[in-house]
Amino acid sequence: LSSKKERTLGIIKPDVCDKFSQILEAIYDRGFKVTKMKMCQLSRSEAGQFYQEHQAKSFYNGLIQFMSSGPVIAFELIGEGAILNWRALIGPTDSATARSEAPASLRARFGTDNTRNACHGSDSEQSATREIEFFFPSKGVKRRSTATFTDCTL
Ligand code: DGI
Repeated sequence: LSSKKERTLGIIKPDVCDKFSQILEAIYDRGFKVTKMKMCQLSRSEAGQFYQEHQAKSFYNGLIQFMSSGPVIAFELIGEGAILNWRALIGPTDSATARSEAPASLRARFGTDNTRNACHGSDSEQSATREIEFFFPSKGVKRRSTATFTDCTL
């Protein structure tokens, strides 16, 4: 896989916040650095903003409903080839596919189906930049994200 040092955005989705420690262990075992982390609950509108590219898709409403249904843990990862390597650790979108094609992946281990699939990972440098800024807006820059991030407890 890629050897370029990259940043990417990961999310532990609402279905698996209680698997936090096992997921974090897998992240550190793979040699990623966790450089930022936040737990919050997204409103429907925040989830919609995050997944804006999927607005026209048939699964959009279910996706937004799920992503705003409980706490998420968002984090910035840094590592060599972090974008592709983190997506490889997550596995295929559908958890059932992940179980047959990538049984050691996080979606295989912790996901349920196509929607409740445990984790998110940015799919390109461009989306990583946008998604990191969404959860961790840089100071001194006019906020592009209107997300307010309701604090939450497990
Ligand atoms: O990058 P991924 O999360 O693997 O997949 P994506 O960016 O294509 O889609 C974002 C999320 O939307 C995905 O994690 C789960 C949901 N999704 C994608 N494709 C489908 C889907 N949900 C359902 N129910 N059916 C789909 O075909």
